[in-house]
Amino acid sequence: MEIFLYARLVEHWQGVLLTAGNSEVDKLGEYGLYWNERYECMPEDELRELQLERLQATVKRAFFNVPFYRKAFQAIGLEPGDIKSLDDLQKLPFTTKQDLRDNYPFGMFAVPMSEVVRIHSSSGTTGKPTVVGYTRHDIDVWAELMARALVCGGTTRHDIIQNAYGYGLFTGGLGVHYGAERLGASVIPISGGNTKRQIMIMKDYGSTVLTCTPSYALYIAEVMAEMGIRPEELKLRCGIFGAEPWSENMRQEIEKRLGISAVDIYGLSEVIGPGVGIECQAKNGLHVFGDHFLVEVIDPVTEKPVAPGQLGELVITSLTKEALPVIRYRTRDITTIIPGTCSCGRTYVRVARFTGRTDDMLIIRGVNVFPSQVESVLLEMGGTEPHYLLIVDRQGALDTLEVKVEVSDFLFSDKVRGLEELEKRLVSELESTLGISVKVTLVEPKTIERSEGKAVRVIDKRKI
Ligand code: DLL
Repeated sequence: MEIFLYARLVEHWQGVLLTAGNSEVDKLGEYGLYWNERYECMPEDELRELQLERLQATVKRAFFNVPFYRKAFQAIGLEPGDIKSLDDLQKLPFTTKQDLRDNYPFGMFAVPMSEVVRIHSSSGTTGKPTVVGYTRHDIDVWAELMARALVCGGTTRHDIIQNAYGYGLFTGGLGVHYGAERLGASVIPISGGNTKRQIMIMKDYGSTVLTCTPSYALYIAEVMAEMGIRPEELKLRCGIFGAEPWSENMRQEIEKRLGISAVDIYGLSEVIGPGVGIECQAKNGLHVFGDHFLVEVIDPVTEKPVAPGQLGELVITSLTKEALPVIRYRTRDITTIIPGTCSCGRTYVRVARFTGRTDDMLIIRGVNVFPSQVESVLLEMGGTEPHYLLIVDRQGALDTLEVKVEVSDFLFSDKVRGLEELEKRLVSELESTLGISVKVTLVEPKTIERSEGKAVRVIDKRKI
């Protein structure tokens, strides 16, 4: 498979080099092109200077245009002029999703509605949706960042991008779309769903890049196999997947099943949408576009920064957004800052792929459990499919965890003993990883609901 992928990559780059202008070839780094080398590889002291200038402007914009921020600053006796260095970021108050909800729908906007050209919104499954707005300039910046992200992830303007992120209020579809057009690639705005048609189009149009959630990529691979289509019959070579947590094992599984190289892309509506950060071809952490976002990783309880390498909650401050500047936004996403520099030459801070969210973290009998830990174990062990569900319940005073997972086809038709052995091995491995007792229920292939967007992995019956 690796040789086949390598051949496809060489073929692609030969096409790029043959048709690229000199300027494009000049930008060829060890791992491919940069979209905007000046900013992506900016010397660190220059970047810090730019960040400070932009932070000061953002703080002023928020203070003078958003009553919520003015009140929050005044409550702690802070004026925009007090921000004199990047370290002063610590003096600023945090912003939470609840603050956006309290100011629903447009109360956090820093510009009059006449300047807002686009409105997106979160799905609102955990309460009132949060509404986000963009000026024309914000849309322009977003397209630039998504063009950078696509290139960083391995895409060029010679690619045909099948964009299977949902189009609509969700930022995934239009975010990737504008970036792809800015890059000059050919984008297929197919959105999510209608999986057989996705595969037919992928085959007939020769799509080379797939963009969607990792769980949907996996589902596409499954339907492809059912249709008897092998990865070698497609031109697909690269996947840019995000919008939900996924493990390294899941990456390998998707890469194997689709015959592609897959990278992780991160973003959130409140901050801009996709394009806050992305992995490069080194696949060692996500580069955060530091000329547009400042990141901190804090201990969610003490609210103090943690040392690089330690897990904590990612906090983001926007540096260039006009319609909805966010100051120290508590993302609830768990990651760590990766120390050191990256071989791709980008100078941005890198964060590790996300373990989950603080509000995804299940506390079962006092032990912290993340669905991603379960995913890693299931995929590591083999014999099961990457389709699983965590069901948490309470019996009397005791919390229980059941992991429902689909058995691989070849095992399902196997003897009962084989299944019993697999179940035992899974229980033992999960218990030693999680530190709590677990019930494993093996279910028939294709019985757990598939997702065309963000997958639902947990049913917590304790809350019902
Ligand atoms: O999911 C934006 C997006 C679209 C990102 C397409 C990447 C690709 P929201 O719907 O507002 O925005 O959800 C944001 O999704 O706070 C994380 O919890 C989660 N998330 C996004 N990307 C990743 C990722 C979009 N790569 C929320 N890994 C965030 C883990 C992710 N979680």
